[in-house]
Order: sequence, then structure tokens, then C-alpha cells
Amino acid sequence: MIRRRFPHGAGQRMLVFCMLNSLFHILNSIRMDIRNIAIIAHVDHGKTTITDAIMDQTGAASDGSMDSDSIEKERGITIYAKNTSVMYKDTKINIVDTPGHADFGSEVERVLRSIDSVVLVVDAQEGPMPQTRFVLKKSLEIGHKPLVVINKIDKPAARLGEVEEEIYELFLDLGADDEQLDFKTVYAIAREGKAMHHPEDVSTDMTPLLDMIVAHVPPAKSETDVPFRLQSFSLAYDDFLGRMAVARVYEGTVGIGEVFVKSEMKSTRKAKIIKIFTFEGIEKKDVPEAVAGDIVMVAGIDDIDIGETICAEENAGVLPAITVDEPTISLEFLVNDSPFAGKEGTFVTREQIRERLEKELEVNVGLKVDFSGENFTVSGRGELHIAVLLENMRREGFEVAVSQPRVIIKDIDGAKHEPFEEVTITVPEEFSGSIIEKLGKRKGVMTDMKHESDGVRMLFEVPTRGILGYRNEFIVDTKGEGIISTRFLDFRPHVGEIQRHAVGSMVSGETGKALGYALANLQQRGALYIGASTEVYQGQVIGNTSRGDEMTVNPIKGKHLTNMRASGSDDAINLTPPIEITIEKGMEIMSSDEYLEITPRSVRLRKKHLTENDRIKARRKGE
Ligand SMILES: Nc1nc2c(ncn2[C@@H]2O[C@H](COP(=O)(O)OP(=O)(O)OP(=O)(O)O)[C@@H](O)[C@H]2O)c(=O)[nH]1
Ligand SMILES: [Mg+2]
Repeated sequence: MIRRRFPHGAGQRMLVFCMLNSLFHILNSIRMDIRNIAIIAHVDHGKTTITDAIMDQTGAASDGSMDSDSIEKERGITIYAKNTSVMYKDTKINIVDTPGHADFGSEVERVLRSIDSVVLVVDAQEGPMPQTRFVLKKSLEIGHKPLVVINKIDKPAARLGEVEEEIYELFLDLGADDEQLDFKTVYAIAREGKAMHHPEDVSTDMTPLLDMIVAHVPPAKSETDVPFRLQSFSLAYDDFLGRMAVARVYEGTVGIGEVFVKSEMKSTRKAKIIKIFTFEGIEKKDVPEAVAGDIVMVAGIDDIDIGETICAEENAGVLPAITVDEPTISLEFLVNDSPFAGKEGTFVTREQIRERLEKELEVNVGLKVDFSGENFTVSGRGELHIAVLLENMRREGFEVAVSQPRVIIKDIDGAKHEPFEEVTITVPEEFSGSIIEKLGKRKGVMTDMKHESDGVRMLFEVPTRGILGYRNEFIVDTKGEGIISTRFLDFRPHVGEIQRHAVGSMVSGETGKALGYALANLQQRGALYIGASTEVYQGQVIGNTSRGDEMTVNPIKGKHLTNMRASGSDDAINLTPPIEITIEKGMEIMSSDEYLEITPRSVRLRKKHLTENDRIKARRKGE
């Protein structure tokens, strides 16, 4: 129990206060009936919609969404695992809403260690997908008894029977034991805030799901009268409070004051908790103390890391470590030095970029940055992981240039190893042949193939190198009808050179305003990345070439010599809409002699060497 200090000269009043205080503790630990769960699923299967509906119906938050970050809102995906808690029939349910995208898979893995069970959500039409398999596997390994929600049963193409069968097979396949196999299921139309025990039941709310959670998730152990121990599983940052740890209290009652921080990796150190928050809906509540079983956020330990044990006693045992996955790709961040540098951004210097990256490292657990070179080498879990960081930076007013992402090669026992991905592809029958051929060239090996009602489903194991930049091509090859999803497997021996179909760049040889007349001619030789009236500079990549080789062009050339007439005739020209370069698309299509220039208003591709002469020289030198 936490030590408290009382004012000097305290007499009977203090005794009464003490007794009341202990009584409060006893009542609190008995009354505090807590369930800790995470909601897990493949991307888009409805985790956040379910969490939002639960918050809404329990009065925890009526108009907030768990996807609170602006990029999350815009993209409609969850990027950061987030905590909330709701009260339902005297039970506090702590819920962690997790991201479904594979790049953020390690985020989910860490969370799973710190909760007591999961709600596995499966789309009634899509059925189990690669990330369903990954997160369920982790959960079963930890020993959870997952609950299942089959969501989106309102979809016309829902295939309830088949999907139920597939979920059962997945459990079996992943080695679920008898208890785990006996999982409970509810059905849901999360978008309408409804859950039901049987698909044909009439329902108006999520009660069946909440009842299932209270009945089948083991209550959190709440031993409060022993010295406290908690473990951090996620990090947060506040401008005033600095780095904070999201932690599960395993034992005891923790309050403001001195603590010890322990881990296998570092030596034990003293620190001080200056604030404790519990979660209430999407709000955080400042509390003087928290009891075993609960999930809290603590401030004051500036150097806290994931998995460290925060405890009351110096010789307390360390809680089992939580591992953080290694990055798989890396790229350079540079100061933007294009001819347009500094025109659109507020933060442009090396020092400003360094500070921003240092701040990111406070919370972005999977990220690594090497500050030692001239440029900063940033390593992450995938293209989206890095793209989200860049998107955040440009919204904050940064300008930065990045190089082409490369996979990280590791030396294991003296041999070169590279990351591999599992790639799941669903395509209409007629495309399967060409996909198999393409992935074969990229050193992919097919491990499974099934014919299903919506096409052919194939599994491949492919080096990450072969997959970088492939998505775009896949969408074109399957006329937008294919679904591809990837997830990291492990580092395996390097497979040697992979032939990549290089796309040629159309490079501007001039600086000025692009004219419709010139672009109309250029679009016959490739696809353009810019529209008429765009300001371009010498060395900027303004499109690709269908022949596949580099081409320096003049996009500012008008038809007539006088500007008046040139721009007058420009209006009548019909141009194909340009391909918009987003951060992710840019990272995919860029080649090794190019930079992606990112500013608050623009994303441009450019050559490292801006003039054709310099490029020729660089090539001669083998750069
Ligand atoms: N038809 C239908 N659509 C739904 C239902 N529930 C959710 N959706 C939609 O599915 C989409 C994805 O929902 P989210 O809740 O964001 O999915 P998520 O699992 O949190 O996605 P990530 O966090 O990005 O992995 C949204 O457009 C929802 O409106 C449902 O019951 N029926
Ligand atoms: Mg979500």
C-alpha cells in the first residue's frame, strides 16, 4: 500500500482519516471489477467502429472516435493503438483499439502481452485475412481465450456459414487448445451499433458483446495489499510532462512518488512518478493512485522504455520482457536543397529536422534513427510506417527530402540476411498466371493456392526487396480488382540480385511554368505527374516514360513566341489528368538516383543531380 505523509501534530482526526482511507482501499479493491481487452483484426474489419459504438452506448464518449489523429481520420485507418475504458454494469472494461495494417503489427503484439483477452473481429464477407491470422496466433500463444465477433453481417455478399467454418479452421490450424477452440461468437453490424447472439436476432445495441466480455474475459487480478509492480507497454508524449508510459498495474497500489525502474537490459534506477492518469472514454483522468488490474499512464520517468518494470522495492522481480520488432527498411532524410527549397515550409534546417526526429523517437517504438552521418538514416517497419511520419511532418510545416527506401540487410552468423514477407493475393482467375510469373521473377515462392467464390487466393513468401514498389504495378496488372496484403515474416539468407523492371523518368530540363501545349505533346510519350500551369524546375521528374528510359524534356515550351497567345491557346488543350504523387506513391516509384521532396504543399520527385550533364557524369563515375 502506498505510503502517505500527514501534517505534523495530527491526532485523532488523522486516525479517522486513516481508517476511512483504508476502508476506501478495501472497498475499492473489491469493487474494482476490471476487464482488460484488446480488439484485434485485419485492417478495416471494424475494430474502431465497434469500440466507438461501445463508448457511445455506455456514455463514455458520445461524439468522439478512437481514430482521433488527423491522418487516421482522413485515411479511415487506425495507426496508433489507443486505450479507452467504459463502465458497464459496475465493471470497468479497459479496451485497447489496435491498428490492423501489417506495418503496425508490432504495436499490436506489445499490447497483447498486457491485456487478459482479445475480441477477434472478422468481416462476414472477407473472412479471416493475413493479419487476422497473425494477431490471433500471437494471442493464442500468450494463452488468451479469444472471443469472436463476426462483423458486417449486413453486407449483401456476407457468407456467414463459410466464414464461421474458416475461423474455426484457423483456430485449429494455429494449434488452439480445447478451451480456446470452444470460443464464443457474437454477430454484429457495428456501423449500426448492434450485436446479437444469433444472426437473425433483433437487436438495438451492443449489449450481447458487452455481456460476453464480462462473462468470459477473466477478471483482472487485483492484489492491492502488496508492493506495487507495473510494466510499460506503450509510450506517449506531452509537451509539459515529457515522455509517459502506458502501463499495466500487475500488483499493489501505485501512487505519486518515488519508484524503482528495472529491466534486464539496464541497471536499476530511481525515478519519480509525478502524475498518474487512468482512461475514461477518450479522456484521461488525473488520479492520485491506481490499483492492480488497471491500465494507467504515468508521467515523470523521462527515460522509461517499453517492457520495463516500475516497482516499489529495489529488489522486486522484473516482469517478463516485451520485445520490440526490428525495423526492415531504411532511407535517408535530408535537408531539402531543391531550387524551390524553403518556399512552402517553415521548418527546413538540419537542426529542426533533427529535433523533430528526436521527438518522434520518444513515442515511435518501432523507429530508429542514426544521426551520425551527414544525412539522417531513418529505419522503420515498412513504407506506411515511414510515410505516416513524413505526412505528420509536412502538416507541422516541415520541408524534407528523402531517398529511395532500401531493405535492411543483417549479418547473421557471418552470412547476409534480408527481410521476407508473406504476401496474400486474391485475384480474379484470369490474372493468376501473370501474378505468379511476376512474383516468381521477384524471387517469390508460392506456398498455397485456393480457388474461392471470389477468385483465386494465393500465398507467397517473397523477399521484402522484391515487394518494395510492387503494389502500384499490381493494381495496374489486375485492373484494380486484386487485393494484396503483406506482412513481415523474418530475416532469411539473402537471395541474390533481383531484376526489377525500372520505370524511366521524364525529367524537366527547364525551370518555369509548365504549359498545356508542351504537356499535350509529352503525354504521348508517357504518363505525367503534373498538370498545366505547375511551376517546375530543372531536374524535377514530371512523369514516366512508356519506353522505360530516362528522357529530358521541355515542359514550358509554348506554341507561339508571344506569351499572350501561348497561354491563350492553352485553355483549349485537353490533358489527361496527371498521376498525383503522394508520399507513399513517390516512395514506391522513385529510383535510386532520385529524391522525394516533401513540403507542406507539394510532393515532388527530382533527380539527385539536377542537370543532364551532371547525371551523365555521375553515371560514368558509377554513382
Ligand atoms: N457494411 C458495414 N460496414 C461496416 C460495419 N462496421 C464497420 N464498417 C465500415 O468498415 C470500415 C472500416 O471500419 P473501421 O472500424 O475503421 O475498421 P478498423 O478495423 O478499425 O480498421 P483499422 O483500424 O484501419 O485496421 C468503415 O468504413 C466502417 O464504416 C458494418 O457492420 N457493416
Ligand atoms: Mg481502427
